[in-house]
Amino acid sequence: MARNLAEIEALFEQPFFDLLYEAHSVHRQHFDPADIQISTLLSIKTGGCPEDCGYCPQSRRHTTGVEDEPLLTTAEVVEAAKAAKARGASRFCMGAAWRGPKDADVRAVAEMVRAVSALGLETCATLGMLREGQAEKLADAGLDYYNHNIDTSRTHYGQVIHTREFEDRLATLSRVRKAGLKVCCGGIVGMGESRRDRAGLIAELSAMDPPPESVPINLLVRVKGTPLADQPSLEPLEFVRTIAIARVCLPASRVRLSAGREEMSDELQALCFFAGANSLFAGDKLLTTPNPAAAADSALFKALGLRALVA
Ligand code: SAM
Ligand code: DTB
Ligand code: SF4
Repeated sequence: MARNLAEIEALFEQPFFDLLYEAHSVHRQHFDPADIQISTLLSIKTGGCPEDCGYCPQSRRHTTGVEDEPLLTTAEVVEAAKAAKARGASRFCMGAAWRGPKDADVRAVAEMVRAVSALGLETCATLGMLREGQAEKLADAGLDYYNHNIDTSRTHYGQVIHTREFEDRLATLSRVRKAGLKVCCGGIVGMGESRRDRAGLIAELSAMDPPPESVPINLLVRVKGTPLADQPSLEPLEFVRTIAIARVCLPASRVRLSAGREEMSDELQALCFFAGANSLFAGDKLLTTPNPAAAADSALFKALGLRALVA
């Protein structure tokens, strides 16, 4: 049920255990709490991005050591997708450091999507802003999900990104919906935003009709050379609250514990799963930054009695 900003701010003020109790109850009404959906990321086009997103190591405006590389070939993508499937992923997400794809890029990615779908994996792509007609081309190729994050509240957006507007993101999201694709849309916390901004981010997501099927909640990965490199870390229990509130406000969506797990203890991740997270990114790398190793994740799954959802 969509909740307004005031209601969501009130959820943030609840005693921690009251909030966790509510979130976990909602979680059990909609999902088996042992089932975790696993996505694997591949950066199909790394670096050199013209946008200035303050968090991102791939912007060419930041000096982070990430090089501008060409688009991978379909053969390279298929090889990575096969390995991801063998390690238990049900969804394969292809990310490109573009402001948006050219039509030739869409054709190349469509070929990758066809090849990855043929392996029996769900497919997701995150290519930046789409123009009229591009989402349809991806849908025709069999793309299941399009990821496009709103990243933060409408109010905080302009503090982090100056090369596009919040409204531009919404326009792409509506094109994605119109083309019949499933939506993966979430944000990043720990960027110096206020609690009200975190509430605003969730309010925007929960006001979408229908809400996104997949909701990645990223904890900022502080990359040297980006404007947000020296942000103080977000208080861990505030992160758990954010996950819990995403679960309460988006009861039927997959809430993904996304970037930032490398910095989280097993205990913190366990609390996030209890609070309603039921998806994650697996694999040694996110797009350009490290992610927990497979052995660490399987030990955690074993300790918590979790299992990977099969595609
Ligand atoms: N260029 C496309 C775009 O921005 O939509 C797709 C790729 S972009 C890297 C995908 C998402 O990664 C961003 O929207 C942001 O939410 C997330 N991201 C990028 N850098 C991050 C970081 N340092 N920490 C956490 N999330 C990050
Ligand atoms: C999302 O919400 N997080 C992923 C995926 N969608 C594309 C990306 C995280 C990127 C973290 C920084 C990096 O590795 O470059
Ligand atoms: Fe480019 Fe996407 Fe990074 Fe922004 S988040 S700089 S659009 S790759």
